[in-house]
Amino acid sequence: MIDFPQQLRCEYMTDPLGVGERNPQLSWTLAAERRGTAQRGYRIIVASSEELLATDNGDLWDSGAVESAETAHIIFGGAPLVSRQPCYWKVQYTDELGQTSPWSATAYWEMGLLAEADWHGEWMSYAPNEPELSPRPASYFRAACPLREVAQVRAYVTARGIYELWVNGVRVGDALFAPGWTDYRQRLYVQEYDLTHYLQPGDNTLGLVLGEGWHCGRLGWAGNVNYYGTRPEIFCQVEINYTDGTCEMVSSGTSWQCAKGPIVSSGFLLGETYDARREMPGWCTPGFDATAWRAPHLELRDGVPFCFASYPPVRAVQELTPVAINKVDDYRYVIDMGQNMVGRVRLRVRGAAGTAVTLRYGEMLYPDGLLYTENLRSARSTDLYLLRGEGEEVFEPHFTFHGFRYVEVTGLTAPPTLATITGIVIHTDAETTGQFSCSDKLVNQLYSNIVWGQRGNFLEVPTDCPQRDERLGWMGDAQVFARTACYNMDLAAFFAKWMTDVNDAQLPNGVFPLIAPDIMPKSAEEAVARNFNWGVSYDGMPAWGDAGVIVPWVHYCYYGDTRLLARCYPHMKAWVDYLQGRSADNISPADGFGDWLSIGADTPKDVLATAFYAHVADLTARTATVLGKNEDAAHYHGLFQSVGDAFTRTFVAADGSITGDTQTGYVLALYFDLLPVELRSSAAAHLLANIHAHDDHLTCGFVGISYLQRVLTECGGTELAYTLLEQRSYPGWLYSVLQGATTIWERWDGFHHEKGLQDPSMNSFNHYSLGSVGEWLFATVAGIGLDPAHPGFAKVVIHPQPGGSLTWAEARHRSLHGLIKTRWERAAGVFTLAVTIPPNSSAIVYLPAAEAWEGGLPLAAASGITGIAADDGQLRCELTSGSYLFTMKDSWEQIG
Ligand code: RAM
Repeated sequence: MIDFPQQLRCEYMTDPLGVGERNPQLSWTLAAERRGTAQRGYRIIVASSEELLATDNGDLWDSGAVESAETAHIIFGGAPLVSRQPCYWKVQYTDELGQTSPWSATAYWEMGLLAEADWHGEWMSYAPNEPELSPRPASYFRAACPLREVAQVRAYVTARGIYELWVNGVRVGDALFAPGWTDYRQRLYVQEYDLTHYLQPGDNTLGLVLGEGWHCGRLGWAGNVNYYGTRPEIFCQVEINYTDGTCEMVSSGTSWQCAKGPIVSSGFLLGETYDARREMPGWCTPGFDATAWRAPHLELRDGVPFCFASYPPVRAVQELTPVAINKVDDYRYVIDMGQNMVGRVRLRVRGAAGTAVTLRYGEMLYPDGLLYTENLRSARSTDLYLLRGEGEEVFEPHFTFHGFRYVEVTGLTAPPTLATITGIVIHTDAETTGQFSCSDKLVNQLYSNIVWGQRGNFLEVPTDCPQRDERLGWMGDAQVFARTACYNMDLAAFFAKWMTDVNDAQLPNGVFPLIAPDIMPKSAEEAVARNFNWGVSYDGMPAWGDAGVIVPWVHYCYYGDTRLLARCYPHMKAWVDYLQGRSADNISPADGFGDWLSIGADTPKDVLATAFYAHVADLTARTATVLGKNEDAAHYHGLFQSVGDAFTRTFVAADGSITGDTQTGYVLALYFDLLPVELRSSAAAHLLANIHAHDDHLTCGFVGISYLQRVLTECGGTELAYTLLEQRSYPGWLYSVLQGATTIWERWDGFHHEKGLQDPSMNSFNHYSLGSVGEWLFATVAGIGLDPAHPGFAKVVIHPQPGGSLTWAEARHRSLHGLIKTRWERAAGVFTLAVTIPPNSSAIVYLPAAEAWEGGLPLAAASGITGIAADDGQLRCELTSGSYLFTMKDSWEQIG
């Protein structure tokens, strides 16, 4: 008997509450039964109660037997769902042998509130005219809530600011910085909570703590506050269903009271001050004396829609113990967390009431051991804790985070121990789906740096950096790193949410911004008024604005989700049409950031801009094809070809050299397929020559680097790509590793052993862009690649290409179908490759040999191998799902 389907998810989440899609998407995975396990059909039942589901009564939807291999993106096919609808569901499948599985375990989702008429509360704030300073004190709200015996209680909460929900003295849930960051002028996300088990018959207390967050705290480097509004506000609606069938609602409004408390000030960039003497023990429990509390200021809801979005929240995901404590002087210690991390610390202290302990955060130290904070620019990143004076006290800030490796502690009454401070790592809690390692320890450290760079910067939106006064959703950075990011984590829901931010930020003329959510000035006057040092807007710049096309395409390649593609499609078209409007003779103007932070190798901006213009026209054409819009596909494909021709005519000489003669110029032309066939190999020769002329070093900045290794591999330069990967001297990936980096740096020379620290005005030690090589580690070194014609790894491309000093490499990636694994080894003239392909998917495997064996059998005789072709000293095998071990003579050398 075959196993039942597993990992049932709705909108990429397990048992989500507050689903906003009226026809949500469902998915599951199959258990790995044997080679070739595949789904031929399924049946889904969705019922409004567990009882109905148990009797196979799909009152909401019974798909019936559906012949299909799809296990993801199955659109709920019942009547559009209504507010609050509970949906219990299960699925069974029929495999390729005709066996039908048992039903899966029951999964659940619940609809959010979908109609305007569902909302009953008012916005609450502490006072209408709070001083417009930042960081602000947090506000506390409480409401008494006497209850009879409840059957079910739900809370719906959102804020203009960020909040914590409490019930009877207990914090509800573990999401941080809810409701997250969107353009609050266009949409506010609501979180739904199940409060049933937090409440009891009799007296209960509901509590909310509200901080400024992105809404009105400091945002960006110009010192701007109050970008979306002038004070934090909160909205809450609690719906109580009693066992006797009656209902009641407690909403934000007149039944609440508010006060200020111990969080004296708290903001993302500046940090938190907490005065424990001002704590209000029991503030969120019945019986608390709230006579000193005041009535909140109330305002009616305005027209900004309340929405529900399913994506993983920010959470505290890991704790780190320090690795060293250094005494700086009699009252100052610097504590080393051993890892550049993002989050905050938990402090344990003792001392007299009012004693002030100050925590400052930095990524690097000066040679004398003092904390380096200049690169934080105006982000003060300082937490201050004022003791209560009662035994051991524990403090963890609430509404802030920092990017740091070192913590400077001042004001302790006794020398710290390793237990004084614990690092709390915070990021978007997307499931880890990738892992890579190989025989070169330095490359493994590089991979670790890539992962930590991603962890620290995938915090609600993909940010450029987590420490200085920026922390913004820079689109160029996101676009270059997206492919690597999707190997490491399941970002299907995260990027879908962020694309809403990107699309929300698109201007009416089709221009995509630089940053999403967008906070950049939109006119010269606004720039002056807001003290932006740029003057003009850089909106719509190549490689940054292009993220609006590239990221949805990457999402489609990794997750195969055509719904997101369809939603983004009009925005993609509008962008490409805008690019067409601003081009002359199909050449884009020379503007933008170019190949940001390249090393003395500026790619001419018109070369770069035109290359990206062609590329996004190409991706838009491919998107149109996927969506079945054939006329559009022809139009954008034609545009791609015309722009490619113009590129060649204008920038490419007869010998294949490209204006500017930079590595990035060649890489873009080759990767984006802009050159006629006869010029490809000569352009590739120029690329290789350029690298050799730099003594086998790269010179690319953010933009070119993300394609460099892949292009080298595609043009016969794999060995040179390995030389670059393992290059220890500057500039190269291992240079920073050898300087002790534990994250990816913004600049190739953030710290240089001769020159010291780079200019602090732009010197982040946690910027993921240059970590975009992660994609190549997975796809080429370990050999787990994807085929856009079979998106979502439905057909995995296993094509490891060993090189450099590596004697083995391995990787895993959990795709929509399950775990893909590879491991290869070369020893004593034998090359082995172990491969696991998850159920319901298949693979094409490239073996570096003319002959190979599978478990001792000639390949043709092994089960699960459905086709073999030989080509140029290499074998191509088609595999079904399952685990395989190939052995062959290590003929790599001959293949080259
Ligand atoms: C920097 C950001 C980001 C980059 C832009 C151009 O300040 O940190 O990484 O995309 O500028």
